[in-house]
Amino acid sequence: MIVFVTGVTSGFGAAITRRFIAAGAKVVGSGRRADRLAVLQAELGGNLLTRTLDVRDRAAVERCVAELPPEFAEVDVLINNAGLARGLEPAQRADLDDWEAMVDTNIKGLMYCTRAFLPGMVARDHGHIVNLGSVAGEFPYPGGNAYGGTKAFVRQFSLNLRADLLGSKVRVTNIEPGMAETEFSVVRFGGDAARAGSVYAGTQPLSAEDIAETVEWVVSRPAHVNVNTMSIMPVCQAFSPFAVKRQD
Ligand code: NDP
Ligand code: 8X3
Repeated sequence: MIVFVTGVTSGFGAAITRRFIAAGAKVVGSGRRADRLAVLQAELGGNLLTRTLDVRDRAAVERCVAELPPEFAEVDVLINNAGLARGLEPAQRADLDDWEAMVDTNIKGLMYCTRAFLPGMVARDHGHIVNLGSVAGEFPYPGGNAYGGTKAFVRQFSLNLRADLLGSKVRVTNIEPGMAETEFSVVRFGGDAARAGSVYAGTQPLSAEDIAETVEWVVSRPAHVNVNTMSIMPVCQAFSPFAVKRQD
């Protein structure tokens, strides 16, 4: 099995890479931070091929996929994991650059990778695209604004791919994690590790390994089984009633 994973330099992507390599797969692992890719390469050896790649760069994505060496070229599984949240400000105070970064990465980057691999998968009548959505794509929360919007795109795009792929054996799954402790909140809060730590204080969040195990599970279902969407939260996280503003 050959797996292409975006965003392997941290969090879910690193854990997914380790898990698939341990299971005997070959993995193409990509991300922007070359130093971290080199560390992962040294750890995991020849079944991992690393590529420095910014998924926001459409031409670079197309080049990377077109130029994969033959032994890694026929990708069975694409895991669109690269993504980020930036900021938790209410929409009227949010930074438009942050919104653009999220759209460019979580939406456009995911589309570029998907579109680059789909023709080959359809031609081989075999493949699986696993997208990392989020509970934020289904449930709104204050400050989730554009981030939740991008993950709602991932949800609906995943389902619409299924509609287009009817008749082929190519599968599509949207994984929607809740609170998971990775570098996600450090990135969201612009490197403020203390603020990021407070998100998880006093909780037992999901781990990157929990999500990697889930991804491996959906991929290893029998070929006639498609898991459309999987929503996963830690037990310490749940839902609130609607907020109501009452007169003072
Ligand atoms: P991390 O910040 O730990 O990892 C994010 C990864 O994405 C890094 O490897 C980063 O690599 C990569 N990445 C970011 N931007 C780009 C880019 N432009 N091009 C290529 N790679 C990029 O976060 P998580 O592991 O938690 O997040 C992984 C995915 O899971 C994201 O899509 C996130 O939205 C989603 N998610 C996370 C949840 C959580 O609570 N942690 C919950 C639900 C969903 P580099 O910087 O080297 O490029
Ligand atoms: C990450 C989960 O709840 O912080 O997608 O948006 S949340």
